[in-house]
Amino acid sequence: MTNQNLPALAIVGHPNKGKSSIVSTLSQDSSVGISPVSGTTVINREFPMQVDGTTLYKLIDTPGFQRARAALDWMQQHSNAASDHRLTVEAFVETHQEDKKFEAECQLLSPILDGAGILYVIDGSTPYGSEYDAEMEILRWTGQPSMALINQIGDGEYFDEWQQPLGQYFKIVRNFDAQAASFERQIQLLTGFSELAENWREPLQRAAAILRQQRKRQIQQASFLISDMLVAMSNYSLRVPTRNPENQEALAQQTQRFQQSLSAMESSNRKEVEQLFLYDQLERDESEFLLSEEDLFSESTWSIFGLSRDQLVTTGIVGGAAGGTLLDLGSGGLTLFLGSGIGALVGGAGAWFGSQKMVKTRVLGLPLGGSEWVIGPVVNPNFPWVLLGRAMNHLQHLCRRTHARRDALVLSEGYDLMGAGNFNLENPEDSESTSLYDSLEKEQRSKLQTLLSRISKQKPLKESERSQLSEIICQQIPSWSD
Ligand SMILES: Nc1nc2c(ncn2[C@@H]2O[C@H](COP(=O)(O)OP(=O)(O)OP(=O)(O)O)[C@@H](O)[C@H]2O)c(=O)[nH]1
Ligand SMILES: [Mg+2]
Repeated sequence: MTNQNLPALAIVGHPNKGKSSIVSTLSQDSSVGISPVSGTTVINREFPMQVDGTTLYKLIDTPGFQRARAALDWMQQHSNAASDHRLTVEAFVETHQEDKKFEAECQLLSPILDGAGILYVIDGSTPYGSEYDAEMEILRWTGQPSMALINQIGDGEYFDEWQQPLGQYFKIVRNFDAQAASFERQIQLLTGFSELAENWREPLQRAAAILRQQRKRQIQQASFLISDMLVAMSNYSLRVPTRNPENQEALAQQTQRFQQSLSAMESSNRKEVEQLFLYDQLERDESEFLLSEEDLFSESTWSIFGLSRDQLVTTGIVGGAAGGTLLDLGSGGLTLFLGSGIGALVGGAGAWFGSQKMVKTRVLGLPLGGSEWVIGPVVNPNFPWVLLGRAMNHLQHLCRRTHARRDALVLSEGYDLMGAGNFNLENPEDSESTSLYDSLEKEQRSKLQTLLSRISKQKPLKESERSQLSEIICQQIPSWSD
């Protein structure tokens, strides 16, 4: 017997229209079977949405209708009046339990007859056809609360064409892109459904509130993980005993090891943040030139995520006097860097990168003879800015992703650091991107500057400073969820 107060939603429709994708998004579960092959889902499977061990609602993934027309014919032949429609559907399922021909129909109708609400999914990129009428009619006969969702799989646009037929069968018709639905849109779906079923109003509204809290907590925990990573990476140094401290080639090799360790720290932070958002096996594509693991130290990554020379001067990180000797890059910062092409980037950026010492490397004598290199920490004041910018870019991508996506997370795609404009990799000149620095209010900017500057000087952060840093990160997030 199902718990009548636990909302259960059966996702139904034609085969291959994104039913399982919607289940995956709404249950935040990447294990749901999704594929371009029609008929992937052959039996029902329940996916509970749980937060802190409490199930908020469950979603039932079902196979697509296979013989809706024939099923409806049977029902019409066995029905005398509208008052017996639901009983007729029940009789249909009972009669055809063992009938292979109506296996899909019996599967998908069972949870609905057990009390599940209906989310009927169609693909708005393909045209409406009368073959859908039988499906919608059967669902109406069950008398269960229902909502229609227009998914978008391909490029076609038949949304208007669908409105009329769907409107005849469903009180609520929503556009809901299974793969791209924002978090806010997902919440709206739940609250929309809460209007349809009296006994679920309270549990679904509570579910929406709990999901919002969960999201807030995920972002907050991520911000602490990021803060701690900034500190750990800025403090990191590598000690290597050496018999020949003058050997530059060997030192270069060890410096590379040092860089790799930093990259690994960043990568493991990303993994932890992904797990917070319930992505366990997320594949990441970091091969793009801007964001690859190796180029944590590249000039392009530094000029995009770090402060521009002007910003460094403004914040007092480097002296104003140095400004005169450097190529003037103007106040455009990021946009200008990219707009001017790689040649200008290297010439211009190289000048001010060069003016700053990157990594502190020392040779120490060992008590029992011999020496050791101490490589690190990174002392360039831009380093924490670069790390923070990269981490927030990653966090932004996660906030905008849904669990229905099975492709790799491409960090440079649609790069848009603080939600302040779209970054266009193909045509950087068209970008309206703003750096983290530019997107901050003056007061926050100077707070952040103070904190990052402490970090860069390897000073420990007090608990209150760690919270301040986390708060600044969190404040940048809300708009990413819309
Ligand atoms: N681009 C895009 N593709 C989508 C979207 N939703 C689903 N798809 C793709 O459409 C195909 C079918 O998606 P499924 O979620 O498996 O569809 P289904 O209705 O459960 O299919 P069956 O179980 O076979 O009935 C998959 O290749 C999905 O990746 C979407 O919102 N955008
Ligand atoms: Mg499926």
